Amino acid sequence: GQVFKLEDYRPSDYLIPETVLTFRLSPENTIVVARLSVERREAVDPSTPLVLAGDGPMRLTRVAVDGRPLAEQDYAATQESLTITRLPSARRFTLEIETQLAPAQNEALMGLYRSNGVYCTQCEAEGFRRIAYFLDRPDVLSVYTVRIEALRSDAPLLLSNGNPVESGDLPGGRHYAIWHDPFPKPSYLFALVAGDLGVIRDSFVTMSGRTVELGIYVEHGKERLAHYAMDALKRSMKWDEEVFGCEYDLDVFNIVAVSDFNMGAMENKGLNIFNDKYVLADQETATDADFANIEAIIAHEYFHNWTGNRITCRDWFQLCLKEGLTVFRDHEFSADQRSRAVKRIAEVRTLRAHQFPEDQGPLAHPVRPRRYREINNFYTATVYEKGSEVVRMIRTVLGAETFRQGMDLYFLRHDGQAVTIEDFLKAFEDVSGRDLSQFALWYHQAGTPNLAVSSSYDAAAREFVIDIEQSVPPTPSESRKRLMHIPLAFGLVGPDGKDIVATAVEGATVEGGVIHVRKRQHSVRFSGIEARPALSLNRGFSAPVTLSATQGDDDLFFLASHDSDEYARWQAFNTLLTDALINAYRLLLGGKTPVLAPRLGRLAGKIAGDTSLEEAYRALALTLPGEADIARDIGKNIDPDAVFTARRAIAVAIARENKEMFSSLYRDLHAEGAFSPDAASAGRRALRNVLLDFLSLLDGGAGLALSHFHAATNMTDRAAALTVLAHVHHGSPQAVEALAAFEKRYAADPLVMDKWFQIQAGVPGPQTVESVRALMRHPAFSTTNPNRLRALVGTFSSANQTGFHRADGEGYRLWAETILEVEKRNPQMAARLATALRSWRSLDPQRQAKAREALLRIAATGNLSADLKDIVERTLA
Ligand code: BAL
Ligand code: ZN
Repeated sequence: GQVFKLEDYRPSDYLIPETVLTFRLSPENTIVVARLSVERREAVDPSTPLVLAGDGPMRLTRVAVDGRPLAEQDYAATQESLTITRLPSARRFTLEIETQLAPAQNEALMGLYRSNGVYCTQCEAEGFRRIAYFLDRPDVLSVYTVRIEALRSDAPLLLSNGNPVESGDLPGGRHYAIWHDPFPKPSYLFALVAGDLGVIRDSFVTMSGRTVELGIYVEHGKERLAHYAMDALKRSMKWDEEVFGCEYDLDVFNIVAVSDFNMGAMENKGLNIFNDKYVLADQETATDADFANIEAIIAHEYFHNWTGNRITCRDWFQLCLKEGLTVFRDHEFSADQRSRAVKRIAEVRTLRAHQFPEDQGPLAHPVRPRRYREINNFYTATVYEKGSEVVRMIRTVLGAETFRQGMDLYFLRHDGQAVTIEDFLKAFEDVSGRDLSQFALWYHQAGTPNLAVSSSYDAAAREFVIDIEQSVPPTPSESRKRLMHIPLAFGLVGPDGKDIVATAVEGATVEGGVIHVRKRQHSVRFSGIEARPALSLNRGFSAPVTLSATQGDDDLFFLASHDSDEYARWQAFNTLLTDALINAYRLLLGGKTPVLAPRLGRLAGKIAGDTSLEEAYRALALTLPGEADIARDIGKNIDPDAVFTARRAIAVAIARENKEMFSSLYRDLHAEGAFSPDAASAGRRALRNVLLDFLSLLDGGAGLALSHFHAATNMTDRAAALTVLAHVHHGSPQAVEALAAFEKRYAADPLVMDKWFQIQAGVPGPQTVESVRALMRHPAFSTTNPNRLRALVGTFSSANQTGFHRADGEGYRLWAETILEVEKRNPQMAARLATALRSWRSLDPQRQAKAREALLRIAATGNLSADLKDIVERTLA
């Protein structure tokens, strides 16, 4: 397949300042008329052909220039392009293109398709070309006017971007609506929705006093499930005004929830389209995690209005320009709405779980990649999550105030433009007067940097020295790495638990509690230090790095109780747990019995009961590193079964050590009035459910979990209990009873049934391959609905270490078969599933051989989509 390279970028020869689209909708034969005002750039020779992109099963029925149909010899059409060779000598002309599509047959869920009888679109990244031939690239901005016609009975609701202009009746039971979006936008932000949906409405008055009409459209009967999303939307609009000075700019803002969607949601201008999983919620059907996700994703898509839509990307290599920045903005929003420390810890856990393995495996790529074969495969944790961390580091390096000035300048300078990471960085250089060229390597260089840190204290000289050495491991096609600028926040914690403020420092620039690591080695010398401090490192997770610190357990125990930085305090305890888990794993492999240091068990109990800490924080602290986290930290020759056994043994030991304390705390946390999804109430539920995880490992655990299940008054508690029953007490009468009760109760609710499939896909052990196969034959299972597919096969392959990595390779076989089946219809989903083996080389040799076999089997299949071929070939390379 073709490789697209950043250095090959050049502006288009033609522009399309205006686009007028007419859709005559019908499921099997939709007619699209695109009337494009085309403009040839000044310097371009009039004989230069106009090449428009196309894709998918679309039929071209008419091409006309300035109202005259083109003769056959004046253009050439294939599925991928429409090339017009004979054009007027005038620089501006009108091009009219008519195409016919069958949305009901579109199972790729890109372009125009039907979800549950609703017409909807997904155009990012390159879906618009499945609707009309176009200059389908983000730097071609056009003002859109859209006329939609449909049968009123089939589609009483007709929506597109921008503001509504006109609507009315047509003969034959049909009707129409016209929408106009005054803001020039790239085609990837185009959207259309037509169908029969319910709605909830509200309004928002912006900071300059304009009233915006808000609508959230959902399936009839589900309106009451959209109120939390509406509330989150209004909070997002307010927050963006207050924190970034960003005001909404159209008269209406609409959100539509659909059930078949490849992604989480899409930020189309004025018409966000959402996977319904991220809109619909109430206490009966959604967990606290669902509520938090809805809040974050509603905010994320809304925030794109400025970071993505008003200012967009010049080309797809710049994807992080809008995604990393917008993730950073939604993280900050959630931190302000909830608990900052808890949010930060959750972000770091996510980054380590999803981005670190990507950066450390064959799919590693820079935050701004330099080449791609299929852009759909770059909607990654690196572009999104690491991209967000890079923006956070810009703020750390410049300070919050200068950062905000840089953002203001970026908005002012580039509004209405399609720009690059260089433009973004330049705004911060200009407001700060700093040179960010070394810092910019965070965008250009793949791989997770490592900092090796050691420290020493000289009591006689009253000096404390921190030795730091940076390295970046090689990644595919980048064997030599340059030295990075790493802002390392730190603290010297004195014996009284208070931070020591050092007066004199040598060996590195240290400002505002941050060591600026720029060279390979730094020896940072602090003088006037009266007593040996404990070193608190990477506070607030100031840089997305790994640390190899030679820190004694005594210091870690001390920091886990006393660090004033809540993130670092969590990290100290988490490091102790990780070390204990890896130690248990090694003991098991050596034929010995894992042991838990009693003081670590006691510390777990102390944290659980420490009422000076938020409940959500205590819950996060007590959540043991997952099997995949442990495997990642071990790094190579992984035996997932031993990881599982080691983790279970440590969990049991912690539960035994704290049995009485955990039980009484579990009982005390019970008191609950009316349900509220707020952070404090969610934190209490989280802590109680973590305690259930531990207590369920002890005698009577299945009975306890079953009563938890039956007593639950919300989905958070019910799903937590069901997970414990299914995962810890697999096959017990209690598990069987709860699974059946859950299925019976929620059979008619697809989003809740996804949880039922997901929980069973995660059951540890070799037997789960067979149960997943059986569940794939369940009448409610379907590989055509992305949520259902992700719930069962996605969970099995990316979140079930012992099931998926079954030593005989059966898990991989099931995975490969499913991918090959899915890819015929939905290549994007298939490619997503295929990333589950991205860390296959860290497995033990037997599993590696089986994994390779499965990957080769996919690779050897004929006619693979560009999406799947790209992932599999890079994974095998
Ligand atoms: N732009 C794709 C979905 C999102 O990141 O918002
Ligand atoms: Zn986004």
